[in-house]
Amino acid sequence: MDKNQFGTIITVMGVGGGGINAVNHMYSQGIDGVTFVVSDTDKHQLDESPVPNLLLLSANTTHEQSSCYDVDVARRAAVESDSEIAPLIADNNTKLLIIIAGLGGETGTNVAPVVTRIAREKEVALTVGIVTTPFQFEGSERIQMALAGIEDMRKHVDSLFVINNQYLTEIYNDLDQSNAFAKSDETLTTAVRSLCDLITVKNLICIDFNDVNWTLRKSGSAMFISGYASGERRVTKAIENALESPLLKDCNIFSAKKMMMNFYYNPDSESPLLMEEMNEVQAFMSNFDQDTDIIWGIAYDNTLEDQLKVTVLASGFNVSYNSKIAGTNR
Ligand SMILES: Nc1nc2c(ncn2[C@@H]2O[C@H](COP(=O)(O)OP(=O)(O)OP(=O)(O)O)[C@@H](O)[C@H]2O)c(=O)[nH]1
Ligand SMILES: [Mg+2]
Repeated sequence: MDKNQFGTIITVMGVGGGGINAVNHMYSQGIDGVTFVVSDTDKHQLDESPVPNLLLLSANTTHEQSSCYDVDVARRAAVESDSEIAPLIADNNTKLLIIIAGLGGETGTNVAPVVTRIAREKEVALTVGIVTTPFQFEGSERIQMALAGIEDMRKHVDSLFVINNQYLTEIYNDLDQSNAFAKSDETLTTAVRSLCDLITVKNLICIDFNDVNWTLRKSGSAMFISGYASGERRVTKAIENALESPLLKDCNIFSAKKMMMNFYYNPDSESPLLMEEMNEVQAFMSNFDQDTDIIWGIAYDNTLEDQLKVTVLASGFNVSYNSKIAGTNR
């Protein structure tokens, strides 16, 4: 496979404080086959990052005092830094660019859409946004800002994963205000790792960049979830377990246009995966729109015992962020 200037075909870029903290976490945990970049208008944020590829966005307007410019300062800084952003994200061989941002602040919300637009112009093969919306405790102003950011981002990405931080309170029992953002970092890291693994990890039945590209290209909304099961009908149960994720609350997953499922099992376990079990996938898919296209793969995971794990990458479904995030429809 072709490599970009940093030696990978995947670039993950964190934008703004939240995006950078999440990418710092990914970098320190390590994800194979990925080049990390962090970018902000705030030099402190970059100074504190362990990530080697730093991009300080600056514009003449950054120093303007007039408050009517404030909202646009971050965006202008990004636009004016176009020539510096482009080589970092769009080397000829970059095939997948993943932009990470916590929406709700000035920088991430305003800069992430500009970066994705630049990537589009430079013809990066696939541009994906993985963003969060704020916890309720952060207040409605940030939430409204994030909602506007989603709309902006959607115009420029191939697909957008929106993780509503508030739903993490239903996933992690021990989540409180002191560890809330660490849990958000962890969730973003898992999403990025799962996505990148589909491309970089060798699979038994091969799924590769082209399949991910097929699933996420010009798809609008996307989500990544995983589920586990063992025993009888474990394929069906694992998919059902994945679809119970609180992260899917705003998504009508049964309206998905495309789905990619990867099944992981331990080849040394007492119950290796049998080909006939895979008939359950087709049976399960009868719950979906007839037009939903599905591809699936199988891979080894020696950390699993007799459990089967499935990761589901779904895209092109209907979403209704507004009402649910604002909490008026729950
Ligand atoms: N995952 C994660 N999210 C964070 C963290 N800190 C803040 N966020 C989220 O990101 C949103 C935006 O905050 P920041 O990223 O700090 O803001 P910014 O984009 O840098 O914008 P300004 O600093 O206002 O210019 C917040 O509302 C939080 O929901 C963090 O450490 N990790
Ligand atoms: Mg900031």
